[in-house]
Amino acid sequence: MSNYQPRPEHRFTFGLWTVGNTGRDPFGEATRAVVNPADSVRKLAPLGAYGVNLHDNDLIPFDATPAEGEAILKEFKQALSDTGMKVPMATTNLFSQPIFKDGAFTSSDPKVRSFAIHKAMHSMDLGAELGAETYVFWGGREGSEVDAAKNPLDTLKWMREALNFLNAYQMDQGYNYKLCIEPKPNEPRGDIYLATTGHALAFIETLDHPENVGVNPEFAHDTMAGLNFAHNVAQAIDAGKLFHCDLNGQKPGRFDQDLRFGQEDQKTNFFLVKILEDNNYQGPKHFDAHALRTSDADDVWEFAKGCMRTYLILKEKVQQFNADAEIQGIIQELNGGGDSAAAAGFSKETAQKLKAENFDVMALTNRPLPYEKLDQLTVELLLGVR
Ligand code: GCO
Ligand code: MN
Ligand code: MN
Repeated sequence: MSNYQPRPEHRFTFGLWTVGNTGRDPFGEATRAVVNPADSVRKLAPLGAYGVNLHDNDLIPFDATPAEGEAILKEFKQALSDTGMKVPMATTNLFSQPIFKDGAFTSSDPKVRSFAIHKAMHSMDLGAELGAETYVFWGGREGSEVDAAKNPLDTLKWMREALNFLNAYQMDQGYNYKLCIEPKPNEPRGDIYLATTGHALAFIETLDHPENVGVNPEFAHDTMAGLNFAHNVAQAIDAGKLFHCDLNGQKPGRFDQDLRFGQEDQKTNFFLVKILEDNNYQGPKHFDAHALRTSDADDVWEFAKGCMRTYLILKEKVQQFNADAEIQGIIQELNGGGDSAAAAGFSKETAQKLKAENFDVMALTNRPLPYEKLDQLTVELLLGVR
């Protein structure tokens, strides 16, 4: 009956930095060997992934010579062509090098800001060469600990000028990228600017070409902020701005855990998959997560399989939920009441009529809302007894 085998048409992707994560954390050294990017491509392809995403320096180290860079690129392209794997998204590492210790696009040093834009242009060239269609901006270092140091209004202005410049650059080059802002509330900075999906959506409207810029929301990031990720994804869909999506696992109130997709809080993940599937989200489903520090090299591929398999299991649960007569009956009963007086829009007549209307407040108040029953049915469906 069910088939949880990932296939390229599911558009599952992994960052080179995810399956290539060595287990290093702020308290300890690597527990796994470095993985060659071409090897990651060759490992992920038979598992059914669609592609890999990369930062410039995931593929070509910051200090590589041009000749070294070319050799790496050649080997990587060979792996892509041998396997049919794609690179749908690219991004710039604007956080690892010490020069970005106080931000890249929002550094108070104009030369550092210029260097960040220089690096991003080169990285955009690399992504375009590999066929990437989406270009992500995650401002990991774009934040502060000392609010006396910078005016946050300046940082918004600097961020805007960088994104406007880079968008104009990529259009001029004919790359046709869709740009995405990836928000995060904190880590590695005490506070990161543009902290949540909602902040990013509002900021995008202030850009020169907002039509070309959307969001790459991440489950862990909005969960770290204590927010309901599915609600934020809904707002991005509503705005026509869900260009990409980072999926992983996270417990609220923790550091950025980047756990396997579905590792925690399956009900929340179910409603996330539901909103993506019900709205026919066609962008990449990118697992921005990594195996636990305790995993060895083999267990990393179990992690990768698990992310995709859990998504497909939850997708099947969504189909089951949508076809469940009892559940759908309750939802229909709750939501089948039609439109409010505001739905047809304002006119003087409707306003007057509405002001004059008598409402049976008691009857409206006492309308049954069997949410306990509905939620229990949802839980039973998810636990597999329905
Ligand atoms: C994080 C971020 C990154 C970005 C990546 C691509 O918390 O470290 O999620 O993994 O997604 O830099 O933009
Ligand atoms: Mn993250
Ligand atoms: Mn991410």
